[in-house]
Amino acid sequence: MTTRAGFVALIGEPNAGKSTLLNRMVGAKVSIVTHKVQTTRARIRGVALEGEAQIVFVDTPGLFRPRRRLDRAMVAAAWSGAADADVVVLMVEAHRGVTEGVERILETLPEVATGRTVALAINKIDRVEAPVLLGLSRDLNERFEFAQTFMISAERGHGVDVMRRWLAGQLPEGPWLYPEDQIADLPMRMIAAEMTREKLTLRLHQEIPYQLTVETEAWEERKDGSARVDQIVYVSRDGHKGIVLGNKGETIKAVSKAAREELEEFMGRRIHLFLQVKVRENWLDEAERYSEMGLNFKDGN
Ligand SMILES: Nc1nc2c(ncn2[C@@H]2O[C@H](COP(=O)(O)OP(=O)(O)O)[C@@H](O)[C@H]2O)c(=O)[nH]1
Ligand SMILES: [Mg+2]
Repeated sequence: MTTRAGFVALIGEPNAGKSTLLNRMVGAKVSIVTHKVQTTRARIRGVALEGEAQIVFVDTPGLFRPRRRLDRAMVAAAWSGAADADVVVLMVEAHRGVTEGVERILETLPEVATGRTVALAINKIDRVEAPVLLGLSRDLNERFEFAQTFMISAERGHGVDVMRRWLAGQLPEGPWLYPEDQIADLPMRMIAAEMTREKLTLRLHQEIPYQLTVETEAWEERKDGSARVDQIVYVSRDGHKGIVLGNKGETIKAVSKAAREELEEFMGRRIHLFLQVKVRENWLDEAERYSEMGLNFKDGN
């Protein structure tokens, strides 16, 4: 039997549902999801099997007009994720339609489209009526020659199986790229840091989630099968530290508990998670922070 394998990059505006779709395709939560924009910072690979095909989904940061160094590095990572893939899937939110952001992506899309298949996924179909969907599909297909259009709900799973089967058929023949049981290509320490960042993002308001980063400092295996995980939350301002800690430390405690529970479920064993909050005013301009996130510091220049 011939096997197939290749990369499918998911691109789109922030909040389009890229990470939700990747998790749905993989069948496990590999990439963090929140209702806030710019949650995903790096390229995250999740592996799905479909018949004899191994599909490596590449979740990318959203495409938006970058302002900060971190933003620029994120957008660069997203476009290079698309340029490295066999298939690119542009995700558009059904209820928002062709926004300015989508128009801007469509302008750049031809540059990465050469030599690869580009498909359209209209996501969040649970939020609109059918006629709206058909109009949007027609509009988008007039603007770009998509190889295929899917109408899906990444969250509810509608249309996702059909899409996965089609994607599998688009991949080149060749040996699988990862062992059969691997679902993510991201070090465990990074997955763990992302889980904590997700919990922080869900609990903190305004600009604070965008001004912090989480790193796993130490990971110690214990004889009883559990692990001790030490993480640092870097914030950029003194005032943010107090907010992250919360009154009597209640915010950081709640974050730590939620992150630990998720990590334990993911790993299937006991985890002792220790969080420390540090103020580091210039972390957004430190190359090391970027490499920890899997981003290229120079892309931010
Ligand atoms: N109603 C609805 N919401 C969705 C769907 N897919 C994703 N979402 C929500 O959209 C938000 C952004 O999702 P996320 O996957 O983080 O988007 P990303 O920024 O493109 O990675 C989250 O609150 C998701 O729960 C969907 O099919 N329907
Ligand atoms: Mg995301």
